[in-house]
Amino acid sequence: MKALAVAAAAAALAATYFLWLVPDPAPPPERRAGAARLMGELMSGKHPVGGPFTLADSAGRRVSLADFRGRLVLLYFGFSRCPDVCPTDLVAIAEALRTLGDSAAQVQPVFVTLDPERDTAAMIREYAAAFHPAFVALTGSEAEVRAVATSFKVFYEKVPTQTGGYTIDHAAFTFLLDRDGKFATLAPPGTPASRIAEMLREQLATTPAPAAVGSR
Ligand SMILES: [Cu+2]
Repeated sequence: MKALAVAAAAAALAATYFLWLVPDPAPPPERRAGAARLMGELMSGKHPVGGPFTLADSAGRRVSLADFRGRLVLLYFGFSRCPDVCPTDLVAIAEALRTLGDSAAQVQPVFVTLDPERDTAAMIREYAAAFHPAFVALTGSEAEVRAVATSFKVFYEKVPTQTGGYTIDHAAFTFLLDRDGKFATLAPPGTPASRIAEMLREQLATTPAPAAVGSR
């Protein structure tokens, strides 16, 4: 019964992954292959998800995942020009944090841009803070961002638009990391705030706050 539920959840997750990855009717086969490989690695449970990273915040300071030790981390990869998926999920994350009350101080929301070319550090700080003031917004070189996203099995790619610019197709997961920065679980795109809050409460209950954490 449990295996069945897990399989169903995996199938639903896979469906949302591809749904979001394929907004255009005929993506090239190699794109599908890259997305499929990362998705497979994410769902198999046999590959490590995430890991330590260091990127830059809006002030140009280097920020490491380890800096958030002791707090849970809600990690989201996106870009500020994203028309709807990022805003929807970021609203849900922010709302989930608000419903947590005081416990929200034990959760660090982190936004990493997948579009370092256009998203300046100042822009993403403002963008993320508009959803919730606690957000830390991070960027880096194209290579740095790619390395972090790939470690979380996040597929993304620039796709040219008809107006000569580009948009970014990306997997849109909300990753929940435990107090040691290790991957705990994830929420697929479109997960409602109530479900994210539930995820957070469960994780907070599993690992009580160390004495030093709780105020900031
Ligand atoms: Cu997006």
